[in-house]
Order: sequence, then C-alpha cells, then structure tokens
Amino acid sequence: MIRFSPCRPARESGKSARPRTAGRPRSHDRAYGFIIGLFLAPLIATAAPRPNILLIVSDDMGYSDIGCHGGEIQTPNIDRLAANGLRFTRFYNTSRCWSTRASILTGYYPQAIRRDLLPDVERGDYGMFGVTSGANGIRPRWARMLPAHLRAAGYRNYHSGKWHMDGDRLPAGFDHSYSLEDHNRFFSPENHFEDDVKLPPVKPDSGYYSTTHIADHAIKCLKRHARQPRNQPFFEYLAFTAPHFPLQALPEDIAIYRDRYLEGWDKLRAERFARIREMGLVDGTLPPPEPLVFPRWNLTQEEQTTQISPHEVAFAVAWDSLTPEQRRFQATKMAIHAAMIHRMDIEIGRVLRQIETMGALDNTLVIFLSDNGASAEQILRGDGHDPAAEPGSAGSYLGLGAGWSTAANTPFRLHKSWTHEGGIRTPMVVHWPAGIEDRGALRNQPGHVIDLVPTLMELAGVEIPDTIDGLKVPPLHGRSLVPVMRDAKAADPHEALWFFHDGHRALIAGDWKLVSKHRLTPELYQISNDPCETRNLAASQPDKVRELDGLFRQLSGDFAGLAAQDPPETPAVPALDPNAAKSKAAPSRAAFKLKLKPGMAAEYRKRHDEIWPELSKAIRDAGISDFTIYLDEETNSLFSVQKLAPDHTAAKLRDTELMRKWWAHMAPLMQTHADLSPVRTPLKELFHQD
Ligand SMILES: [Ca+2]
Repeated sequence: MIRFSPCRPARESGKSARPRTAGRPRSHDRAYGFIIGLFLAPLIATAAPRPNILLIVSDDMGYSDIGCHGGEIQTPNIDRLAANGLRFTRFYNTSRCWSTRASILTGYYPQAIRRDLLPDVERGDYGMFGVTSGANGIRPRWARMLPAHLRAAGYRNYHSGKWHMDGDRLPAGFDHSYSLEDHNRFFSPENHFEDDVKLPPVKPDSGYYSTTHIADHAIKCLKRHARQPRNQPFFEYLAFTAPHFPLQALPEDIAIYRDRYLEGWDKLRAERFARIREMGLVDGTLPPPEPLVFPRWNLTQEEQTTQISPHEVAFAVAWDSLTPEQRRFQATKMAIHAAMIHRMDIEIGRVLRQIETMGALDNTLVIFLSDNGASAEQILRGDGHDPAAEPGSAGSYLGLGAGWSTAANTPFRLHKSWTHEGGIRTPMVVHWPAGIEDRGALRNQPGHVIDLVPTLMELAGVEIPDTIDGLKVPPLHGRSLVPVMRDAKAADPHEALWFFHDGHRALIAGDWKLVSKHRLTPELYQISNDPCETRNLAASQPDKVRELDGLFRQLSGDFAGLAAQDPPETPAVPALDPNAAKSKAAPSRAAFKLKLKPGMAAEYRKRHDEIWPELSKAIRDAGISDFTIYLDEETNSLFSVQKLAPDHTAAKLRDTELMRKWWAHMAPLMQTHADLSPVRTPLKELFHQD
C-alpha cells in the first residue's frame, strides 16, 4: 500500500548567505557572494543562490498550442525559454481552473483542502463526506499559500491576473495584486481589484485588453521592486486569463491567423503530432477524435445554431463533413484562439525584458504552464453573443468547441475537465540559467502542480512550519522537482498521482494509468508506452485494475479525512433549505435526486425528449443560466442541478404551471416520491463552473 509520506524541503544550509536578487548588477552580487564565501564556505557550498521566481500560468491552453510543444502559433518568447531551459513532457494539472490554482498555491490536492469535490467511493455516488467543498470551498487554515511561506524566506510577492481561490490576495501573502475576476470580458471587465480594492468597471472601447493589462501590472510591480532599498528576491505570479473563453483578441493578432486554419482540425492534429514526435516530446499512436464526448452543460447543437451562428458545430466531427461556410466560421474561431496565445507570448516577452533590464534574468526561475487542457465548452455568459458582432470582438462570445479543442490537445484524448491526458497534461517550460545547466533539454519524469510549492520552497530555503494558527500542518502532497531539474536521469519522484474532477477519475502509478469518464467503466493503459491512451487493457489485466482502484479509494479516503479537518467557522455556501426563496443569500445551487422505477430509463428518456424543448426555454426565460437533469442508469436515478439566482428564480420556477406539467409527465416513472425539495449537500456545486 502506498501512502503519502512527509515531504519537507531540507533546511537552508546557508541561512546567513544573502541571495542574488533583482535590482543589483551581477558583478556586485558575485563580489558579495565571494566575501560571504570566505567565512562560510562549508555551509554555502551546498546552497544554491535563491532565485527570483516568475510563475506564468495560462488558462485553458492545449498541450501542443505553443511552438516548442509542436504548435504552429508564434510563441518565440516561450520557445526561447525552452531553448535555454527545460521542457517537462509529462506534467499534470487537475483539469480545471480553480482546482489547479489550489494545488499550485498550496502543494496539496485540491480535494484535501476543500477546493474540489471528493468522490464518495463507498456509495459510488458524489458526496463530500459532509464537507462543504468545491469552487466556493474554504481551505483549512493550515493550507497556507505559497507567498506567505516565501515571505517568511524574505521574498516580496506579486500577483497579476486570475485568482480563483478562496480569500483575498494580500492576506494570502502578496505585497501587491491585480486580480481580474471578470472572466467573461477581455476588453471591459466589470469586476477587478487592485490590492484587494475594487476598481471601477472598464469602459468599453477604452483600449484595455486583459492580457496586456495583466502584464502591465507585473511590470509595474517589478519596476517598483527594483527600487526597493532592501535586496530581496521576488515572486511574481503571472496568471493570464488567455486563451479561456470567450474567444476575444486584438484584431491585428487575429489577422495574422485569419486563413491559417482553413484546412481544418484533422489536418492540424496530424501536423502537430508529426512535430511532437520529431521533437521527442511524446511517441505513440494518435487516437481518433471522440465526437460523442462533450461537456454536458454545453448548449445543444440547435441552441448553438440559433444563438451563436448557423455555422457553429457542436461536435468533433470530421472536417471534411463541414460545409464551406462552417469551415470558414470554424477557422476564424481557431484564429482567435491562436491570437490570444500569440498576444500572451508578446506580453511574456515584455515581462522578461523588464527582468533582463534589472539584471535579474539569469537568476530568475521562470516556469510556464497551463492550468488545464483546451476546452470544448460552448456556453453563453457575460453579455452573451451578438451574431452581428465581429468574431473575437467584445460583442462576441465564442468558445473553441470540441473540434478545435481536440486539435489543441494533440496528441491526447479529450478536453478540460476530463482526466484523460488531454484534460490533465500541460506543457511546462522551466528556465533558470544560474541554476540549471541543461539547455533545450527534456524531462520525462511525471510531475504535477502539487510539486511546485515543495520545489519553490526548497529553492527559497524555507520549510513548512509544523503548526499554523495552532493547527497541525499535514505533509504536503507534492514532491520537490529540484533533483529532476538538475538531472535528466533523476528518479520519478512520485509513487502515485491521483485525479478526480467532475466525476472523472484517474490514478497513475508507475507504468500504469487507470482512468474513467464520469460513472463509466474504468480503462487501463500502460501509460509509459501508450501515452495517448489508445489500447485499453482493463479486460486482460483485472488484477492491475483492482490494485489501482484500491489505491484510488485509499487515497480518496485519506483526502476526505483531511478535508474534514478544521472546518471553517462559517460555511462557504449557504445551506439550501425550503426557506431559500426568502433568503437574500448569494447565488447558489439547488440539487435534486429522484429514483426511477426499475426499467424505466428508456421511457424516461422518451418523455424527457418530449418536454425538454419547452422546459429548457422556460428555464432560460426565467434567467437561469444552467439547469441540468442527468440520468444515471446504474442507480436508476435522476439528478438535477440548477443555479439559484440572487432572486431565487429557480425556486420560483418550481411553482410554475410548467413544472407541474413536467412532474405530471414524469411522476408515473418515479419509484420514490421525490417532491423536488433540495437535497442539502451532495450535489451542490457539482456542475458547470469556470
Ligand atoms: Ca482553466
């Protein structure tokens, strides 16, 4: 049985050694280090100079979007980092925005700190072991964030961009922050903060573009840092919102790619895979696209056709099957996606030049990665989509969709939110000339976003305290990647990697990976020689399936135990109760569970299809952006999850004539008398987050 063992970085062996940092010429740093070295040579000999840290996170970017990972999108700045540093070919995230950020910033699996839902492995059901969790969950106080640890080591900490964590930035340990919390508007966000103080909404046509503004803030922080009288290292957490939907980009960038993608997603996949193999990043067999798999909260094909464009395509179907008009429309969408990444690279270049100007690039550890795979989501939020607006402009609201998402995640299967490799595998580029000798080299050891905290803390020479606020601090789940950074032959630091999101689960241990889509039969892959998950060996290796499944359950139990520890004083999400309609609580979700009579699933589907067009229209007319009814044939149950708007329109909807009609239509199929009253906890927060 494998359990996570304590992982604490070694104590800094030369505590009195001052680091080389930004803002001083290198010759001065060298002289300083030399003088210290005369007196403390035995101690310093094992202590690398503490680097500055620039951690760059992109949002919903595919594995092969950037040039140095096989992409055709122009990313010369990221490529240059890779050419002078390392590319991790097998690095994992948690397949979703907020859960990845929880791991990046704490070193724990998000489920263990209440930042994503846990599987209830005993009941085969969703559950949270009575713990409020998910995108609105509140961390235990022992799950302190990275900047607070780095501050203890003398770092100054800056945050620029997406946040998606519980709590504010300055209490988390950042000295300055620009937090963009409007993820629906790249040109005129309404919800954004500087140093935790809300800023006025950006006026339309003001010239603001979020990717540029986020970099501007980082540069402002770095310039201010260079003027600091004390010689401290910096940590800049640069979290772009690109290329997350809506696809919105600068027209001059879109123009570069306007006709680049007219040959389609199938050809693009083949081109990218050829380059990936040539670069030695991934070998294997390119899996076929999976047109029947898409986010269940997506708009239907009919809704996409009527609300977005007559040329919108909901599924990853063959490019050859599209009409010329559909091809033109789709190629434009990919051009906008490319433009968003193109601009992000330009802005990364500006930030790097600022660090170079400070004489600090040599001893700055730069890390670039994506928080999850490219997204197949196609939904409408924010200001919605104006079909007359220029694609990519502020008035448009487009999503990449399953066809291009499949291409962006080449050579892997599926998309953001799944635990197949396309959802969880990210390129990771690492650049640190002063600390890493290799140039342009690859690292094939598996790594995970939980590893960043222990890695950075080791380099900063700081330890996790034994207790925080009087609470015992559990061992981090991540492992330091410092040995791997320094040695291509270093041992795989992990005994196992565990994944669970949105019902999809996976466990990687050694050569093997067990993975299942939401409530479907587990698939087994020898991931070491079948990285693209093309040969399912579950039927021929039942013992291996049992072994990995047992480990998955054991770790799930461990994480549930941690998540239940030290609950917050006030729950993150107001409990749902029959009086919810009277409450003025923040928007929340309601969930229902209904049991069907045995053998009624087919009849349910038929009746559902009869009434759904009318019902879904009424739901949207009521202003409810998401409403899901899900049939689980295994347990013969229906689950329904809906958003409760601030005025609780969903609660009002329950009393309408239409819902009574729905109930009369469906009630004969129900085994138990479900009265549509909300279930208190199990399904809340389950569906549709960012
Ligand atoms: Ca994301």
